[in-house]
Amino acid sequence: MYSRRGFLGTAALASASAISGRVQAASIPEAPTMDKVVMQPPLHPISGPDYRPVVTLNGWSLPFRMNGDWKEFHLVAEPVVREFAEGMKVNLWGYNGQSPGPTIEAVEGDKVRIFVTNKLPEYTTVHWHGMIVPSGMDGVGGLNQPHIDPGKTFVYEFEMKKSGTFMYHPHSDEMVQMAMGMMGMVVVHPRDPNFRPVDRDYVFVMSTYRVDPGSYLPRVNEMTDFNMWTWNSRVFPGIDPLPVRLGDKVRVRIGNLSMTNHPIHLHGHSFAVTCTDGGWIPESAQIPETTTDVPVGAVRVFDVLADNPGDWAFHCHKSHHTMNAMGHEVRTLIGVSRKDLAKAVGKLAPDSMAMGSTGMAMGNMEMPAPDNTLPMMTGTGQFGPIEMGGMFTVMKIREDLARDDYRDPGPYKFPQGTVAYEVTPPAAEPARQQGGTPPMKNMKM
Ligand SMILES: [Cu+2]
Repeated sequence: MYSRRGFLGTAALASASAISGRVQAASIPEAPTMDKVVMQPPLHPISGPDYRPVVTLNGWSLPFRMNGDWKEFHLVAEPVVREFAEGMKVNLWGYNGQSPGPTIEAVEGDKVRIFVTNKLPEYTTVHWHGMIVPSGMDGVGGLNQPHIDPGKTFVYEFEMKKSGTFMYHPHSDEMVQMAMGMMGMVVVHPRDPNFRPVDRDYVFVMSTYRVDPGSYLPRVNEMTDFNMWTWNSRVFPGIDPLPVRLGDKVRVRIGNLSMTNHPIHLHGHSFAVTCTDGGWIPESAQIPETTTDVPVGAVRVFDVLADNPGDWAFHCHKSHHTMNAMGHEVRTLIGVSRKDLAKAVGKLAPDSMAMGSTGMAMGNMEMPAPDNTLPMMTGTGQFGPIEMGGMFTVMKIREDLARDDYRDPGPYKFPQGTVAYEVTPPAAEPARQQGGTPPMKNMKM
């Protein structure tokens, strides 16, 4: 229970620190930028309580400076060019050189000051999704603050009240700015380093875009029919793998700022969802899963014990989300005679390719595509085509990985005799069971 005296004391303290904060905010920290598309090494804490830093798939954590007891960060909202995968670059909006913006890491109880400079051609704001902040720091343009006009810098100041995984994104021309890739993740580490510690900690945010084949800009007025399904604005085979040492306890933090849900599935293991953007889930309420649905505008964090060595697919389970841009209007042609089809189509479109009559496996097909367009299904593994795109990568669990080594260990060396193999069927027809269902009359076999 708060006594009135205690409450007044806290309030007086808070307003005093807010005032001193404003005075110190006069000098703006530098804003580092990132131009590399691969996962950057973890940013270990330089002061304060210890924590295991996260690594961001195809991304990085934003360096900060200490100013008294404030942690100061500087985000710059600006146009960026993002490579979705080799062969496709898209003009997006993001922060500090990239879309999504850098991950912001802090510790429960930290006082943070986040400078936001707007270098976009229109106004913006930043909303701190899931975080408990004073109303005036919540970032909804018009409701909580004036919009940040182009060329202006605003400051957000608050205390990291609780640990967990959160997101940031504009609340200002929101549909356009999110369709252009403006978003990022916030990880607040528990002050107690013994609270649910893990050995590796990965984070990424899911976003979707409508980029028509041959174009370089998302269609920002698209509401439902997206065609690029990304993790940190990357698609397979451009998404970093998750290297893991055998026996590591691994945490994967997933934000969803796309316009649909994504059932995220990990092979070879079962895991438990341990945290959402609302907070930590008590152990008694956790259930074993192999797929967890990440709803729109939500965070799901799972912890997994990596006790099964190998290369394990890690992907969205909606099969059209593990593909790159495709034509949805293609008819199902399975079973249609390919010869007749080719003849009929060839008359109408001489350069066309009849496909689909025996399924849609595309691993060995070469089709001409417009510039800046990725194949719909692509990627090659040690046994042949993987035929994926979009939200797909691999968790690579290896015995011989050093503790802090996040480099891609390459393809798994399968122990002899542990890979599915071909057999030659016996020459004779297998004996049929007596008294089975007789063949139907007039049925052509
Ligand atoms: Cu999905």
